[in-house]
Amino acid sequence: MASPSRPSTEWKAAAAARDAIGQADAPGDEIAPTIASVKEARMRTQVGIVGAGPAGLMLSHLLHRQGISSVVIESRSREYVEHRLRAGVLEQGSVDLLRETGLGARLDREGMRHEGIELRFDGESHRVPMTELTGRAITVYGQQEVVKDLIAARLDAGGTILFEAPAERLSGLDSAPVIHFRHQGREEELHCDFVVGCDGYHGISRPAVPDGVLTTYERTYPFAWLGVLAAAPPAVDELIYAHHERGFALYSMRSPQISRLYLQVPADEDIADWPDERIWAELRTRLETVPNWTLNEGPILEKGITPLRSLVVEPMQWQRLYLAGDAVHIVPPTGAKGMNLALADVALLGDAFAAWYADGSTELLDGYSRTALRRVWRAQQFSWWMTSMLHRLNADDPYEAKLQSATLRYVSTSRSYATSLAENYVGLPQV
Ligand code: RFL
Ligand code: PHB
Repeated sequence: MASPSRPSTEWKAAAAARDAIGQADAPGDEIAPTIASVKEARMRTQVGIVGAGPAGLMLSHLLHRQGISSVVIESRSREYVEHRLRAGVLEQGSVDLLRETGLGARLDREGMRHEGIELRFDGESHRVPMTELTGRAITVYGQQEVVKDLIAARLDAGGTILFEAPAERLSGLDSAPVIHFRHQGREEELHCDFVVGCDGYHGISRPAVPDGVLTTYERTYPFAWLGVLAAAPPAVDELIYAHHERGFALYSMRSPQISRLYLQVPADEDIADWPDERIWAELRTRLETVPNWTLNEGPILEKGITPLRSLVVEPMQWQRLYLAGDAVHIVPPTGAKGMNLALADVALLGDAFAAWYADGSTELLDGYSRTALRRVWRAQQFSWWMTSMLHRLNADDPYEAKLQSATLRYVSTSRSYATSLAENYVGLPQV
């Protein structure tokens, strides 16, 4: 790899120039403009990051802790990214990462530690005692809370996140990368040593790689999840994954007052066909299948439909572009792995950039894709397995339905099979 510039102190002189290039809303000391005149103001940083989801924000946080400058370019507003309703389950490793990097305070106060999950099928309920089986646990803490904590930490530390700044294209990836973006009605450029694309599946980073370089492995499912957030105290302490002849249902939560519930629906379903009463009726049918158990209902605050898909794009790097999170891999949410994988990717990248900037070592950067893909494929297999076990698959194939029942019964009665589920669900420390 050609040698990008080593850590510089250039960026410390950023504040005045930042105002000159019109970023008054972006507090931070991590832009490194080289200014000949106001007109020629150029933003420069060591690592340019596209996307302020969990991946991009955590990477910026980790780099800052290593003394490496970064700028995050985000197309949406701060308000939007802080309220986008998504994942809810943090693996033990993600919780450890947040705590070790100073982001554990609110997580420890508000996050809900769960030591088991329930599998519900054939009118029975079976608990998988995850902590008893693995010594580890998960924490229920909304993705938007992780995003809020990361944004606050970056801004408090003087970091730069440019909101409402859509990246339009990347150039110079072979030697001197530039992120071209729009901000406050102007075309802007961010010059950097490396670009990390954390801009999700619909972003611009992955498509910046020429055709033929990347290989895509993909599976789509003929169903989606209809998800609701309801102002109803959760009726249970642990998540319920329910297999029912009418389709899968999931009972989750966000706080002692707020439930998060999902229903399997056909892939092309229209949310307009699901008035609140129909949603509650279907949830009752699929979840109230064991004696003396009733759902707590309440006003529905939000609802939406998410298609399910599995996707991996390899390798996760090209020239000076590194890809992380949903930009290169997507899992169906059944295994609760998406956000956790995004965090695991950037933990690797944080170490790799630290090694590079410390002494020019390329070993970790060169190994990034290979190392990250081991965890990605483990999560792919687990998410596919959970999805196949729990959803209503092909209604015309009774053989498949019998296999599902056999799998559910086995995982509910065999300690070793349950341990396999549990160790994947809480997250394997090493893969
Ligand atoms: P994100 O969060 O999508 O962030 C990408 C960011 O990039 C921005 N962006 C751009 N910015 C600038 N210029 C451009 N041209 C841009 N194009 C895009 C976007 O605005 C956005 O802010 O990706 P990241 O960081 O990789 O994080 C991935 C996770 O968000 C995702 O994997 C999880 O939400 C998946 N997921 C779950 N993951 C879990 O670990 N546990 C769960 O329990 C879980 N449940 C879920 C889920 C996802 C769901 N949905 C809605 C897809 C449940 C659901 C229903
Ligand atoms: C959630 O709480 O949003 C959630 C929990 C478990 C999953 C997916 C989503 O598998």
